Amino acid sequence: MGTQLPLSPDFIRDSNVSRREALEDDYASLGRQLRRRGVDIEAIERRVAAFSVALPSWGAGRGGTRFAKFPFAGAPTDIHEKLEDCAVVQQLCRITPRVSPHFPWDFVKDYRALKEEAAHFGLAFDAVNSNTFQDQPGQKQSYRSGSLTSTHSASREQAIEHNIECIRIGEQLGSKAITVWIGDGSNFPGQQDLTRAFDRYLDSTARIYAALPVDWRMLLEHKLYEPAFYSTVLQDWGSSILAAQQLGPKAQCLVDLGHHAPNVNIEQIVARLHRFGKLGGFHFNDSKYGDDDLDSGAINPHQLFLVFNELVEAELSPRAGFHPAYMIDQSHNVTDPIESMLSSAEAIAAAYAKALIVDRAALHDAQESNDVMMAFQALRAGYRTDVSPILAQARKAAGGAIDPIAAYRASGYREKKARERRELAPGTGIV
Ligand code: LRH
Ligand code: MN
Repeated sequence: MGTQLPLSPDFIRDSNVSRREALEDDYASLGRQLRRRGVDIEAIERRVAAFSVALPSWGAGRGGTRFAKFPFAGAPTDIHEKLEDCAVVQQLCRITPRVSPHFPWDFVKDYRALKEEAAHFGLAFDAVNSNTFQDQPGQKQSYRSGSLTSTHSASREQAIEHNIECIRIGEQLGSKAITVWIGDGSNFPGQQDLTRAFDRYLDSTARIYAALPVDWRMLLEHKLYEPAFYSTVLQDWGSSILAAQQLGPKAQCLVDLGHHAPNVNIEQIVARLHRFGKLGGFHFNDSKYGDDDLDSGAINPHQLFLVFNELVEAELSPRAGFHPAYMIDQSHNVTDPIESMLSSAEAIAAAYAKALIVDRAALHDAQESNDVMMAFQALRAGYRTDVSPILAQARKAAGGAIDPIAAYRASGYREKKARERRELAPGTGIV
């Protein structure tokens, strides 16, 4: 089944012609600047070229809130069209070769065929996501009073079975991990016994853990609040690491940047989880108030840089099991999702490149000698470096676009899809 790539490689190459000279000039000038700072620009480019982040299948569609969701013409209507749109992102930016699927939103009859379809698009599957935070039509047990931690054993059993079903699907897709996020919690003090609820979480996740294939991981995703507004069973990294340590070596913690109270020092959480070998992965996004699921780097690019600063330190002192799953998790409520995923992939790669440029020796010396300003300046020197010529050069070298969003707009892809795809009705909710 030859699946046609959504954009012709010639079109992408042609879109670079008018931008090549300017890029070469910017790259050469940055190269000279970095050489003066003892940094080899090609070494940074090689690291960036080896970096990748997975796209959320649900991010290809229109996102919404409890108030409204406003569809757009040419939006993807199923996993097949979502894969096609993710393939456009990968063709243009070259650092998003994997898609993280979500079930039952992405249920199909033949997962081997879906794996092949993705492969033809140059895509593979990353961690699968289960969903026990919504009731599906015809579902026997409701999750209204919880799923893995419900006081109703039938609801817990149903939630455990669904997670195991997601693992079995993931095995057919070539995934190597399951991300477990549950919205279980309470809205009133007294509504739930905070300890017994956590004990039920540990019992239920132990059953899912037991179903993991030998080379799989289970990523526990904590979240401060929403949909529960008084207590959430897995509310923070503390509860998450305790659960992961109790479950075993295949259980690690996933950090969704939007799942913390405002001003929480997320980079320190990253350092702690890494120190104990429990840093399993990320859901990159940005937020100003709550779990806003905004585009990565759109609100607080410095925090994203500081997170990658900890990841570069972690790469320098790896712990057992250190290979974090990098994934995007966003809700595209007002932009074309393809443009948001292109912009976010760029922001994430830029944070990594800036962190790689930091003079680690100078930083560590200043830290050890308590030269506060020089330690801060060592980080700031990396952060203020415009690394976009390195990212563009790495993209071009990999067959991508020097300016992905400009190339995407020039392709007329969305207009073409608007003519081909059925229209979606307005609605509410995340997908
Ligand atoms: C919960 C969450 C989780 C996904 C969902 C789409 O807020 O971050 O990772 O299952 O968003
Ligand atoms: Mn998430």
